[in-house]
Amino acid sequence: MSQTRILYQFPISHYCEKSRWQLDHKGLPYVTRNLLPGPHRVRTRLMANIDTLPVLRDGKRTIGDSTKIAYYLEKYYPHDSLIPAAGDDRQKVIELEQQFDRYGIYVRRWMYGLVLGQAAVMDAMFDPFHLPKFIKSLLVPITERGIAQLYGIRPDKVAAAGEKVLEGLALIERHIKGDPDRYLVGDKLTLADIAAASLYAPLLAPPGTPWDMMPFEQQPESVQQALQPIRDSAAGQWVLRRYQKDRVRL
Ligand SMILES: N[C@@H](CCC(=O)N[C@@H](CS)C(=O)NCC(=O)O)C(=O)O
Repeated sequence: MSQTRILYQFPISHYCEKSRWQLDHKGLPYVTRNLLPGPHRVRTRLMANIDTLPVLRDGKRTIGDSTKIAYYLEKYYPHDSLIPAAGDDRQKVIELEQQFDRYGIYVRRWMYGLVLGQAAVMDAMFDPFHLPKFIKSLLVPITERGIAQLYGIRPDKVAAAGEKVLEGLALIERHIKGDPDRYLVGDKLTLADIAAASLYAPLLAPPGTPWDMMPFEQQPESVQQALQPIRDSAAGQWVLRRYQKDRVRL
């Protein structure tokens, strides 16, 4: 089965991280296939009729979109369940997963607003492909422009995204009641925690994630100043704690 379970991904996509985390949590063996940004759309269109990654191929089934993947995995592999079976907690997990999926868009825009243009970003994106230097040097400016256009990396939109990022962090803090050791819903890890922690992870660069190629200490002063309050907040500590305690890797 492991040979036929394939996660098509961009390594630095936080939505792909959400699916990797869920697969790892359930102990489901899989291999990853990195797709080149841009041409990936030919594959995702053909496989799942969407433009985005992740896409999961599981035997004969193909599922696109991290939320659909999440529900698919819960349905077909119900062990180590991440969604309570019934009641208020189930509803809360479902709602929070949707909310953090939306905050993920703002996290991406705000983070790219801070770091797009740094060589390390494109290294994290292209290093997995081991491209000849010349090809990489052609792809980098095209990809940077594509990202800026696709994700709306403009000063006004980036500033507005910053407000939304804080809103999402406040939502985490309300649910954990300021205690980084608590889970968002109930007393064990759920899909809500995985969604929130993975979609906010690029801002915290937890060790062992693709974003630790861009360590905080090596960021310019202005970026450190923007990120420091998040690192210091209960919600930021919570993200790091979830990675330390709950991010099992196969
Ligand atoms: N709602 C989607 C969002 C996924 C998403 O936005 N993926 C980005 C990478 S972070 C992507 O594939 N972008 C490429 C594109 O839009 O062409 C999900 O949960 O899977």
